Amino acid sequence: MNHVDCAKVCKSNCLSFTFDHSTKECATFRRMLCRNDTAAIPHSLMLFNKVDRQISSNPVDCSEIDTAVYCSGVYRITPSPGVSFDVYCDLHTADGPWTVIQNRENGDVNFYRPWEDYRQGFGNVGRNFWLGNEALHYLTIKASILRIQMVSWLGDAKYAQYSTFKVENETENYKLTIYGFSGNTSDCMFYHNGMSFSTYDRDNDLSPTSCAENHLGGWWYNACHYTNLNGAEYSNRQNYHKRPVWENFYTNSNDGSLRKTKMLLKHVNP
Ligand SMILES: [Ca+2]
Repeated sequence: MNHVDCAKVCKSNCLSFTFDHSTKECATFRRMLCRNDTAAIPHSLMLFNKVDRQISSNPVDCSEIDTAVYCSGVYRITPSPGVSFDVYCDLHTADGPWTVIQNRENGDVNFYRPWEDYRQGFGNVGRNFWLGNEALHYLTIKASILRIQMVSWLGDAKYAQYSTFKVENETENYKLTIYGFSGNTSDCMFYHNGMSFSTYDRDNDLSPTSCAENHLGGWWYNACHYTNLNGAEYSNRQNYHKRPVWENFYTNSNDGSLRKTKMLLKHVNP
């Protein structure tokens, strides 16, 4: 038997299969094999998925994706009639599926960007990116929950979750409504509740200066921030306030600057 023979065994109800070169063992599965499932597999094992994230109709959001069958990845969703865009669906994090609206894992993508970029979104969906304020508006027309996952430069992981998260349209400068905090760090977003979005070329903040310019990001700045998750300075050096930061990450330290951030959204009643 070879892997082609194994593929023939994978018929109805079979979405993926593995073939082990050394043992000639063929195994079939009723679900897709996700990278997370297969981290520790031997090199001799070949993995195949019969379907590659193909879904018959556009899901409204990530919650419509069957986690028993599909893997985390980029999917095209249609949250509002006539409005479709690609999102990264996280089917792995607990209480999901979640739609990832922001992710930072290294400094590959510049986050010091103008209004138009923050409006449309930028970066590589799933890696370092901002999904875009238009997308956030359409996603949050339905009642939404926001979960923010953070890892500090010291390697500690924490999260903050909000039971209400809403972004208005561009006419209202993507004004933010956020409250209903829970989590294992303290609330920083309260300071940003009710604020308009600002970028270096669109100052809608409450400071006499430009928060976006001074803190190198695009955000719902007040005057200016308790958290700056889109801060462009991606390092553990100076300019603390220009980095992605969560002020209250550590109780007894003023250095809550972050090495990784992930903003996850899901609807209250999917
Ligand atoms: Ca200002």
